Amino acid sequence: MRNIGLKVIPGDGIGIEVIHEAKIVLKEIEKIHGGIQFIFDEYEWSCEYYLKHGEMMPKDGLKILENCDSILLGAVGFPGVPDHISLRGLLLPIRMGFDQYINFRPIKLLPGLKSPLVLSSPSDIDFVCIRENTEGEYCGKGYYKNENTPEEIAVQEAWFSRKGTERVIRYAFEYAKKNNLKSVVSGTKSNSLNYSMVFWDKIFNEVKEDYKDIEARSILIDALSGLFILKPQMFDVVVASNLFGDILTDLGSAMLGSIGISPSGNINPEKKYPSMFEPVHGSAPDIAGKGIANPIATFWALVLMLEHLDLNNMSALLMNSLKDCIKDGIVTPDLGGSYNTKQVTRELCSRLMRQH
Ligand code: GGG
Repeated sequence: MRNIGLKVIPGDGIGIEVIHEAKIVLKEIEKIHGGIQFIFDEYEWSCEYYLKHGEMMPKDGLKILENCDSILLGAVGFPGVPDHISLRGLLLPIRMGFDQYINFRPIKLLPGLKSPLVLSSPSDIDFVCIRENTEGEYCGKGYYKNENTPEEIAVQEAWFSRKGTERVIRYAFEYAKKNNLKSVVSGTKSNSLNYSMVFWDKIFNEVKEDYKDIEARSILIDALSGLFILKPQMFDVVVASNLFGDILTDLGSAMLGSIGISPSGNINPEKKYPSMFEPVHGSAPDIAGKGIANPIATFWALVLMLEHLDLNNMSALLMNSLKDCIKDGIVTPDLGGSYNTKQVTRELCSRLMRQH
């Protein structure tokens, strides 16, 4: 029997609801496989925890998390705690502390999903975003000057290292090569960001020389956002900085009909540290507790996690069952469906058993 240690952080709002369902699905996978056992260690680190303890997670939080096979996260953020406190107190220290420098986010229109875009074929939307995940605009450095005076200034720094930039761009090209994909598009803004994005472009141009068979293009992030809407079929792999990648992938999930669809793998490719899997979406306080959160993004994140754990058959089985549910209209109200979160899980589990 292979024991798989999962550290689970449901977090806030609908994060708690979708992670509860994710554990039910993993228990079903366990039964189907027969040779694995998921051992869950769950932590209540969240905004509620912050209000009680003055911190989002204990000081030795990373130490507590470090010995596991993967981390499963729901969502972070809730009214009552400023968003920069919750994000910087939990999600970002894990991504940075465990050098999860690849944020892998597939954007794929599965049969049954209705894109708000006019498309000639569902396959028009089928690409991956590879977002830099440990530095750049998220480096957290900056300062205030002349506070509370008319000359008040906020300075937010963006640190781009050669190592950090090169490794994510190279990963994007390697991904394209491994999957026989035609092109890699880099999101830039070097017309106005005259240090960071000029540097990003320089590294992109260096790395692309090693991949002559792959089309490589730099596109300004504003134009690139427009092209997501107007010509999504042109993309195979998109590589972007931390902030640009974050914005692009919310847009990407919305192109699939809901922010509740896309998964996110925070990957340490060398497997020196655990990787973390989460839905792209946040805690959605407006629908928290109503039982109608869309669990698709979290289930899709499990698909990525199972693959990362070298459980490829289980990953494929879960993806196929998820596709079946969507095709059959077993979806939550955000996608026009009449199923609640638990009903989607129940239907998914019965399809898992049937497909097996
Ligand atoms: N599912 C994790 C979560 O809460 N995401 C919301 C969010 O604000 N994410 C910011 C980011 O990915 O940088």
